[in-house]
This record gives sequence, structure tokens and C-alpha cells, in this order.
Amino acid sequence: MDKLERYAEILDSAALHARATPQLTHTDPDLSVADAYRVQQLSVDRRLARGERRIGVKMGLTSRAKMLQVGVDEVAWGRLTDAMLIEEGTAMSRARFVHPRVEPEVAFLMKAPLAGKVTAAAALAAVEAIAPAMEIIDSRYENFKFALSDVIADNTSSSGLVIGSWNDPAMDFSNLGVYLEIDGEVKQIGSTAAILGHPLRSLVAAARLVAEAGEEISVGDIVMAGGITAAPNLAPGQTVRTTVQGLGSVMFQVEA
Ligand code: 0L1
Ligand code: MG
Repeated sequence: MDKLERYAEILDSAALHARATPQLTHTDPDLSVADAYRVQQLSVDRRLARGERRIGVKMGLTSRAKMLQVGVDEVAWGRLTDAMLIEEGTAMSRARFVHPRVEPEVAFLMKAPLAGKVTAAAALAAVEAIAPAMEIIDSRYENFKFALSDVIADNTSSSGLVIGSWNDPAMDFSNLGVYLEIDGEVKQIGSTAAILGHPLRSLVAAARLVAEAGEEISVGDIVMAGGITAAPNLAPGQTVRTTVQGLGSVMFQVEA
């Protein structure tokens, strides 16, 4: 097993058993971003080999609030599988995660493939629908601490996603008000403009980054556009809701 395969196994096992692992860059400070993406791919391949199905991609670190929260300042992407889907309105099990957090987001459903250098207009034309959404992120690293290469190797902390009702994308979604409530208390407020200035820019960036890895965004894929605010911690007993102006609400509960 070569070094990158070993890293993929370490991260896959940490996720599978919900046990934190030391940062890769503690012992391998020169781990490159390119090698980190290869580790991500190898670790997701292990999931696919266990029967999970690829359902799309996520963009990460797309807002200033997120970059400041984790001290990393470049956008990154990760891969989504069906095992990460949490049905809207149901409960997720806290025990499946190391130290989960939640991000308010919007999600795109794709009706045409997208890859490489595309314009915002071409990206929009490939969108079937847009929905309010939440991503559950869960770094597999101790203390939720990482460098850019660490977090990319760790599938950009992606662990779960909850999608609300799909809406027609023929609306101006560049600057919609967003709030995240936990147990009825507003914890985070933001705007879809926090996603790189416009959520479509995230889709344009996703098409470019995915193509650099020799892949594409496919018909039927979900693209999580990226966190809008900092991400609060999740704990058993919570009811978590995100509302996006004009798009509706999405909620889930946390059980032990
Ligand atoms: O989706 C995100 O923006 C999170 C990317 C990874 C950083 C983190 O774990 O907070
Ligand atoms: Mg996110």
C-alpha cells in the first residue's frame, strides 16, 4: 500500500468508526494539495466499494465566515455519496460523528452536465432546481484542526446533507436572507451573497475544480454551494432549521 492509499484508509476508518485521527500534515508537512485530492478520491473510492453511490459534489470554504472559523482561505471541493443523505425532517444520530457541526447552504440539482471553464450563464442553464439545505461537517481530525491539505484529504469534512424542497431557479437568488435556528433560537444570520458573492460562482468553481480531477458534474447531481455562516456544534436533543428567503425551510433533529 503506498503512502496516499494508507492516508485514505486512515481517514476512511476514522469516519467509519467516528474516531478522531491526528492531522496528516503533523507527520507529513509537505503533503501537497494535489496529493490531498488523490487521498480524498481514494478514500471515497473505499466508500463506493462498500456499496455507496456518488450523488454529487460539495463546495467548501466558500465564505469569509467559514474561512475565518477554520483559518484556511481557499475554496475546496468534496464528493457526496447517498450514505450522507439525511431525509428532511428526520433525526440524525450524533453517535455516527466525531464532532459534528452544521452549515446553512443552498443546493443545486443539475439537469445538464457541467465541467471545465464555464460562464455563470452556462452554469445557470444547467440547473434544474435550487433548494434550502444544510451540510453536516465533521472533521476526522483531532480538535477539528487542519491545514488545507488535511481538510481536502478528509473530503472537506463532508459528512451529511439535508435538502429542503426544490424551487424553480428562475429567480434572483444572489442575495437571499438566510438564518439558522437551533431549538427555535436564531444562531446564525447571513445571505446567499456570502457564497463567493453569488452562489452561481460556486457552481462555476465546482465545474472547474471537478474537471481538473478528470470528472464532471453530471445530470441528476446535487451540488452543495457552500456554507454561508460559521458552523455551530451539534448536540443530541437539538432541532435545527435553516430558512432561506424565497426558498423555504429545511430541518432535522439530532438524537444521541
Ligand atoms: O463545507 C465547508 O465549507 C467546510 C469545509 C471544511 C472546513 C470545515 O470543516 O469547517
Ligand atoms: Mg459546507
